Amino acid sequence: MISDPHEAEFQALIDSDQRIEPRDWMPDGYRRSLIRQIAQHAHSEIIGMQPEGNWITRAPSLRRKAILMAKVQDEAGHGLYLYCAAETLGVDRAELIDLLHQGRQKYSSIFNYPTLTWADVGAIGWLVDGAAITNQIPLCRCSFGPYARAMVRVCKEESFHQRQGFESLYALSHGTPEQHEMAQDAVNRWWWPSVEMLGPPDTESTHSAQSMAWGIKRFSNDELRQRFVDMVAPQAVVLGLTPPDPELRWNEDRGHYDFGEPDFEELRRVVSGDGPCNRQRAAHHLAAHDEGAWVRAAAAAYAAKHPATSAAA
Ligand code: BYC
Repeated sequence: MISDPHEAEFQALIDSDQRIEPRDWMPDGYRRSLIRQIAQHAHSEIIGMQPEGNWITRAPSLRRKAILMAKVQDEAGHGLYLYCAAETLGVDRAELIDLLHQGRQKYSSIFNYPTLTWADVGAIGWLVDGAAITNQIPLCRCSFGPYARAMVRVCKEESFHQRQGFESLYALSHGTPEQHEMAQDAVNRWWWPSVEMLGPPDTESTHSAQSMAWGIKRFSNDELRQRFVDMVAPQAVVLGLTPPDPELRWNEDRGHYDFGEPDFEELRRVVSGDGPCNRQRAAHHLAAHDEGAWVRAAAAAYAAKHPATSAAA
């Protein structure tokens, strides 16, 4: 029984599947949880520019370079929408970036793996964007309006990213034997981290129950993991590439693919800072942030000189 009228109104909006807007009353825990998740999501988009950005200067053709540059720019855009969505909850982007630099906010585990060959760019598009879309489509129905609306555009762009990754890997897989081997090696290395990036198993997920009750999450981590595997397993057959999971097979009774147990111990290690590239990713972000200080100062000085224009924007 809810006695606080604010809370009753909030709960009624959630129960009738309506959106909570920034001006609405919301419980502190709801606000905190959204700030945590949206900030982590924004940081993931921005840090996620690094592994693929590593290949912009070495893309094998002008066409591939143009596609990759556009994709990495899209990720910057996603980060910016998400920081804006977080700001509607009363935090400042600069504060969130400080928390990232202090290691007090996270970003997705997946971006702590290296991109060793060109095929890794295709594997990221196919698998990482594939896992990201699986997780983000339900977020278009998240109970918090600004996050849900940001996700609609992000998902359109992510599904295009996944298609380009698939097409790039397909070309390699059906190219020379060396290109095929490079594509298979990339899938061997990116498969499990992509399955793991959907989060810890439901039994260990600390936030799922509350986030689902609040309509922030619509499906549990394990449900989304199953959806992801069901989507990519048949795509692997078309690609002519073999996921590194001997237990992956269609289960007629369940109507789903069975798959092996992901290494959640590795996920824990990477999330807690001990993945192959954690230190490199953090140092790169910090250096880029410091180097960009003059741009922020110039933008702030311009805004102060032209308050009417800034207010209209
Ligand atoms: N990595 O209780 P749980 C992209 C943390 S980028 C790191 O299940 P929740 C792209 C979790 O934060 C898109 N940490 O949490 C960009 C929590 O720790 P705290 C990335 C993880 O929130 C460039 C603890 O583990 N997508 O598409 O209910 C190129 C317990 O977990 C991870 C998003 O950010 C992980 N993988 O569920 C290409 C989606 N998993 O905060 C592509 C938005 C868990 O208590 N986020 N943790 O210290 C979400 O949907 C949810 O936050 C998660 C986790 C499903 C990730």
